[in-house]
Amino acid sequence: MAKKVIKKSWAEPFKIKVVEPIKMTTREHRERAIKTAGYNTFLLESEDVYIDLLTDSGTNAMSDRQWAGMMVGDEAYAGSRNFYHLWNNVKKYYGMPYFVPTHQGRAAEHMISQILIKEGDYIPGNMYFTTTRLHQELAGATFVDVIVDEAHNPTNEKPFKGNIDLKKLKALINKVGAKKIPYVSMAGPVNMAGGQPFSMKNLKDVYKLCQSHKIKLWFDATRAVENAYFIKMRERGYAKKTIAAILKEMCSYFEGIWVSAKKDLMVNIGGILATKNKKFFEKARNMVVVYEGLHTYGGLAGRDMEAMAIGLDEMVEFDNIRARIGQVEYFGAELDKYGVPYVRPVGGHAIFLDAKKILSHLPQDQFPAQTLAAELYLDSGVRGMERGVVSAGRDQKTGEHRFPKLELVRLTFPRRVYTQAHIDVAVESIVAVYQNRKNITGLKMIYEPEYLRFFQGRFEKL
Ligand code: PLI
Repeated sequence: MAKKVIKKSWAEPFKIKVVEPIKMTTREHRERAIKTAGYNTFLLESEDVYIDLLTDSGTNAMSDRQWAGMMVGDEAYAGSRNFYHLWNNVKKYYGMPYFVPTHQGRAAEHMISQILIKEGDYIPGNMYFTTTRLHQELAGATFVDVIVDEAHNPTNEKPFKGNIDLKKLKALINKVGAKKIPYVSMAGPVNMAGGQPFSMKNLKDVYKLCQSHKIKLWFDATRAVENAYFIKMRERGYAKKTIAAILKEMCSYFEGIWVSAKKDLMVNIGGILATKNKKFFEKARNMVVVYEGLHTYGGLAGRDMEAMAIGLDEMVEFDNIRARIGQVEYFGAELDKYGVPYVRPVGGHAIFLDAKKILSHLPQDQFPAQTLAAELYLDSGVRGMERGVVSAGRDQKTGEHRFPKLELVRLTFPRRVYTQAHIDVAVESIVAVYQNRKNITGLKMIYEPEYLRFFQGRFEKL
C-alpha cells in the first residue's frame, strides 16, 4: 500500500520573475579581496561576494506590485501623492496618526534623540543597537541595558529573550529618578541579542510601570512584524490573531515608533518616524527639513514612498512572514546536524554563530567574530558580519573596549532573495570552517574610526 503523504512542508508564497547573476570566485581571489578589505566584510566589494548574508537591510527583493508602484512615483517637491498613500498605511498598520518620512532608520533615531534627550539623561533599553545607542549618546544620554539576563546567554532556549527585566528597569528609575528618563527605548525583536522577541505580556508590564512614573515608551519597530509573528506562534491567546492585529496592539503601548523601512517593508531605502504626540510631531516635522528634505518626502523619492506603502500591505501577510522566518529556521536545523553552535532559539532575521564558542582559543581582544566572518568569506565567498566586541565599540567614559558577553557572526537573510540551495551551500561552508576551527588565528585592529567602528575598521592577521 502506498505510504500516506504527511503535508508538513511549506514553500515561499511567490515565484521568481527576475534574476540577478552572482558568481563564485577562487580562494586566491578571495584571499586578495579580504586582505584589501582589512579583514572587514563591510569593506569588500559586493562583486567579490557569492552569497551575501551581510544584512537584510535594503537588500530585499521587491514584489511586482512594488516595482509597478515605482512607476507611479509622483516626484513633486511638495505634497507627493505617494506620501499620502504611505501616511495612510502608516496609520492603518502602526496605528500612529502623525508621520514624518526619513531616508532611513538612523535619521529618525537622530531626530528622536535630539528632541527628547537632555544632557545627563538615561535611556533604558532592551539591549543596545549600534546606531540607536550612538544617537542617544550624541544627544547627551547614557544608555542602560535592562534586557533579561537570558538574552546574554546564547544557549538559553526561552521564547522571549527580548523581554525587559522589570527589576532592572525599576532599579534604574529608583537610582536616577523618572525625571532623568525621557523614554524607554524598546526594540522587537532585539537585533544584537540574535533576533529575539519580547512578549505582549512583558510589553504590557513595562507599559504599566512606565505609566506609573509618567515615562514614555518608544518603539524601534524596524522588524516589528517578526516580533508579531513570534507572539502569534509562541504566546498564549495570540494564535488566532492576525499579524496585523498583533502589530497594531504592540504599537498601541508606545508614544511613538521609528522604523528602518529597509527591513520589514521589503524596500531598498526608507525610514519612518510616527507618533501619537502632536507636539513631538510638529518638532520632528520642522527638524526634518533641516536634515532630510521637505516633510512630504524626507530624503526619499516619491517612487520609494510608493514602494514602502505597498510593502506595508505585504509585510503583514502571514504566508510571507512565515516563509521568511521558516528559512532562518531551516538554516538552524541544518547547522544542528553538525553541532555548530549559534544563538538559540532561532531568531527572526538571522542565524548568529557563537564565535566565542567556535573560536574558544582566541581571547576576545583578538576579535573572534571578526576573524570567523573573514574565514567564512575565505572559504566560500559567503559574507556575514561581526556582532561582538568590534560592534560594541568603546565605553564612553573609560575609552576601553566594551566586551559584550555575546561574540557573534550574523548571517542575515535578505527577504525573498535566496533559495534553500543557497542555504545548503552556506551551511556546508560554515561546517567546513567549523571543522577547521583549531587552525584559525586571530586579528589585530590597525585602523579604528571614531564612530561605529565595525563599518570601517581595518584589521591584520596576527
Ligand atoms: O540602517 P538604518 O539607518 O535604516 O536603520 C538603523 C537601524 C535601527 N534599528 C535596528 C533594529 C536596526 O537593525 C537598524 C539597522 N540595521 C542594520 C543596518 C542591520 O544590518 O541590522
